[in-house]
Amino acid sequence: MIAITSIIAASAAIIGLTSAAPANAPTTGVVHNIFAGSTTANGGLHFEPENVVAEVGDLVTFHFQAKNHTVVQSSFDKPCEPLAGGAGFFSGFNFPTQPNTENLNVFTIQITNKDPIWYYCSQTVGDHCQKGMSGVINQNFDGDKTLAKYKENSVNTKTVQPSADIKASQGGWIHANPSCAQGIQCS
Ligand SMILES: [Cu+2]
Repeated sequence: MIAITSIIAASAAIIGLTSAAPANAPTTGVVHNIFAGSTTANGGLHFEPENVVAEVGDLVTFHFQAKNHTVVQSSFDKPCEPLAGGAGFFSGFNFPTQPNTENLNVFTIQITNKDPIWYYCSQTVGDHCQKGMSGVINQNFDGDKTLAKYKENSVNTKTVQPSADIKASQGGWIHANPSCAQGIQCS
């Protein structure tokens, strides 16, 4: 299983995109794949699966489908806004993708603690976050901070981008989409 992360690190280095893989925690070898832009659910404004449980050291890889989606970390209390102080991850607008394909690249983060991680798509053409394009990793299932509530609170918000440079990713790394070598159509 260690080989998976070695391959990811190697391909990121070869492609030379963004920064190297973060090394905050030992890697478990488990990769959770989340698809941004399901072609069926919520008219495509959807992360699939949108509620993931992950352990410290796991990787979460976002695959981008049609349109031009992003993924931005936020707090529960301020939906559709990045975490305060420039913290949190942002994929950047680096994944415009043709219909019925996946993007050639993916965005991967590593889980470094068990706190809930809220995230949204910051595409403002079509108000993706306000229409419910958001998700959570490690939701506290005993509390009242649910993904349904996050989406409800998103409706009347205004989307905020994490940085003036909308292509500047942070908090994770961009690398070649391994699915493209396995028969998935990519663009
Ligand atoms: Cu989107």
